[in-house]
Amino acid sequence: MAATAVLALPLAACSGPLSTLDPAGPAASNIAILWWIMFWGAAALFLLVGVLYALAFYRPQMLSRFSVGQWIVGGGLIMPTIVLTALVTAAFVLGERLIPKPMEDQPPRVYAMAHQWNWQFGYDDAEGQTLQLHIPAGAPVDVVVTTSDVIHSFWVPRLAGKVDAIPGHENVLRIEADRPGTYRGVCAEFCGDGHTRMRFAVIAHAPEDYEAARAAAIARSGR
Ligand SMILES: [Cu+2]
Repeated sequence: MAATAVLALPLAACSGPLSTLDPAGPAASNIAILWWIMFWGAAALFLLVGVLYALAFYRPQMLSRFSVGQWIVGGGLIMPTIVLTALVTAAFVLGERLIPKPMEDQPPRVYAMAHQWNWQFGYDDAEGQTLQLHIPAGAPVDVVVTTSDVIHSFWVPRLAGKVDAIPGHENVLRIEADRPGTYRGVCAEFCGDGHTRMRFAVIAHAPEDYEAARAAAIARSGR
């Protein structure tokens, strides 16, 4: 109960429009799961080392039952092998799921073009551009990210990880929003004195509203 109360305090700050720990889609959920695995893995190891450290001071006879060789083999070889194998496996399995692999129904493509200091979004199936990215909710969308000038980074923490925008190169990030809503994004690579203003939003619409909402946004940005 006390532990819950202690944990609730810092974790109360984990929600919010730019929180990786408040995922709103499958890619971000995998990242959050990986984060929690790493957090609890690190917390358990920290606790173990803390307990051993305390025992060395207050109950040294408990530790001296093991020989130096046993400590080195157990604590220096066997334990790290088990811990690192488990954590690396989790990271590989979850990281693999973030790769935009070819699908039977290839997701629609949208284009994110970074400029110093704003974003412009284009669409495979519509003329014109928008200043916020419009997507249908509940389905994957491939975002093709590039830049007209320096390196930027496209990051919508509640939907997916970061991907760099590199001149002359296209990086693809698969995003999906489980529900309609507005998801805030930022440029995550320092790109000059307008960097902190380089914000945008991904607006996910119910599939039936998507095209009309996007057409309205294109019309607005054309004015
Ligand atoms: Cu930038």
